[in-house]
Amino acid sequence: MCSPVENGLPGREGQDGRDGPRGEKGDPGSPGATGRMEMLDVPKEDNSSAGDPGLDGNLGPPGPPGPAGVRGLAGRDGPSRIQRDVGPQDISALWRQLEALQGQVRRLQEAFLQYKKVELYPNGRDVGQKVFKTAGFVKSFYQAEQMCSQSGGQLPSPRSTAENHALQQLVELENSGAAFLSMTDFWTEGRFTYPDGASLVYSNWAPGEPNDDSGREDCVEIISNGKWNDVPCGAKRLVICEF
Ligand code: MAN
Ligand code: CA
Ligand code: CA
Repeated sequence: MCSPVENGLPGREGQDGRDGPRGEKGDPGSPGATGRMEMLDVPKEDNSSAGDPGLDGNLGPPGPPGPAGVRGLAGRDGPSRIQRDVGPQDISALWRQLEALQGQVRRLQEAFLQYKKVELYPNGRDVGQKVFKTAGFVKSFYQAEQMCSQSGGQLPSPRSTAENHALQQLVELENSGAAFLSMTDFWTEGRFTYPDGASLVYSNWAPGEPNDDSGREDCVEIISNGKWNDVPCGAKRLVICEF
């Protein structure tokens, strides 16, 4: 739509329309009512044509919930859309688009939840925003760390009882005795940190651990009872990655 040109009438204001600033106003519009405000403001300040939007403002009241959705669109294209005449037909079209989008979002959510179930079965666990998944085989700490990072993940850093429990379940599931966690005391003996160097916010050491047995235990394993023990990084343990 050659709105810009058409707006030429609003012409003078057409220029104002370009002012990205207008778009910004759309943002303030956040409040459902604002949507209407935006239309009204534009007419007054920037586009005479905006005056039409003003009418829509009246419509706005009834659709408090609706307004938000509509405004979202306006927000981005504020200028161009405002430059167009916004009449009842446009509002209807926007509502139809909104309903169509809602249907698409719903179908995507359903499909996503289905794939999530498939992905987590049987060797994955999701806890909050995290997903833990075991590779089902053992590797040294270095190899395990590399495998996880190559897949876009990292070794597990359980930061709560819930996360630790999820990892414990995977260790039990695989019957492999223990899995590596991400933490090490590479840099300062006895001070375990996450890969980013931060100190632990949660721990579940087994009694007497970490003991740096033989002075060569700088990595951490989680065993089938959920407890942690420091072990040599060259040991082979179940690979579980955190995503
Ligand atoms: C025992 C304990 C642990 C240690 C392992 C090493 O289980 O001393 O602290 O890590 O042996 O195999
Ligand atoms: Ca150590
Ligand atoms: Ca130990």
